[in-house]
Amino acid sequence: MSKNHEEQDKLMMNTMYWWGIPSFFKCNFQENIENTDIAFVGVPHSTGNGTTERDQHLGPRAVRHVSGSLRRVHMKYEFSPWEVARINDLGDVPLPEANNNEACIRDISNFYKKLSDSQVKPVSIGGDHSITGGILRGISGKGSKLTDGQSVSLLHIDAHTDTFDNLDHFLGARDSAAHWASFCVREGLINAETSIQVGLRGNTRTLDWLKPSYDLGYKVVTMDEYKKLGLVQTVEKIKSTLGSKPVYITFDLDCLDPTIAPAVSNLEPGCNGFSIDEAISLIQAVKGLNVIGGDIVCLMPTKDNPNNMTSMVAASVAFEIMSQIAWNIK
Ligand SMILES: [Mn+2]
Repeated sequence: MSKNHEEQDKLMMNTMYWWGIPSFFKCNFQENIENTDIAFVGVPHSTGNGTTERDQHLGPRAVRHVSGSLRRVHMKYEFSPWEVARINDLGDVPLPEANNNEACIRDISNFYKKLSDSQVKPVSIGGDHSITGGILRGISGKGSKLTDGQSVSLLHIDAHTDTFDNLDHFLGARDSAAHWASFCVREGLINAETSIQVGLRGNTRTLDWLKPSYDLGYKVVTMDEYKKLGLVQTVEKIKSTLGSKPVYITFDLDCLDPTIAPAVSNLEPGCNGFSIDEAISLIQAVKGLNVIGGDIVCLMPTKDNPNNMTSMVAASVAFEIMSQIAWNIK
């Protein structure tokens, strides 16, 4: 068999997710930061949200398993992110004190500080939503090379506010999945005035559930408001809110409808979540903005259906966020 044939065979096999070593999107796996524009990073952390089964640390492995077949071109933007940017799988954040949330958040911050110092833009796969607090401590605010010392404008797509300021701790976790959206504002990592929470929904325990978000200064579009505003106006509102600051995107999979994302930690079954088309369009509101990173959180692989639907949806969202960053590099 000629060398040419061997290469062709390998190219064909490489389109199968189940063939070969499962790195994110079949990217080069390297723990060295060098020669990287965009890094996929796994954050196998689950002690920031103890409210449900504690399997969110299995998220990165599950997305690595299925994402190989989603190494594709971007049809709408008509470009191949893989050809314009150096995109690598930088492995998982080491979390040797996995059962100690605060120690993990500290380790996550230290890991991401190194990426920021090298101007590497991370797309992270969690892990529960507390990882966003750790990541932003590493890459945003004073001293950040990725934001030029600025706070970020946050695009936060989620069923929940994550601004539970009134709780001292969340089942023992302080820098928790319920707190990050508050303390990141107070620590100067998120500029709430230029940040927006989209997709909040469900019957909540108290009627003043949005007050902490408004008090912090966030713009808010609940699911009910989204249904009235419509997609086009919501996208306009996202654009006008984020402005010209560095943008960070955090995507909690529970913003999606449970029928397409059943494997999430805090299901909101009482009213429709976003369809995947809607979610992708909301992310595309940042096209051309200075996106410095993003994350996908709250995947619970042990609750997924046999064809790994939620993991595949998570990979599709990761592809979309990565593409927003690559678009600016091309
Ligand atoms: Mn969340």
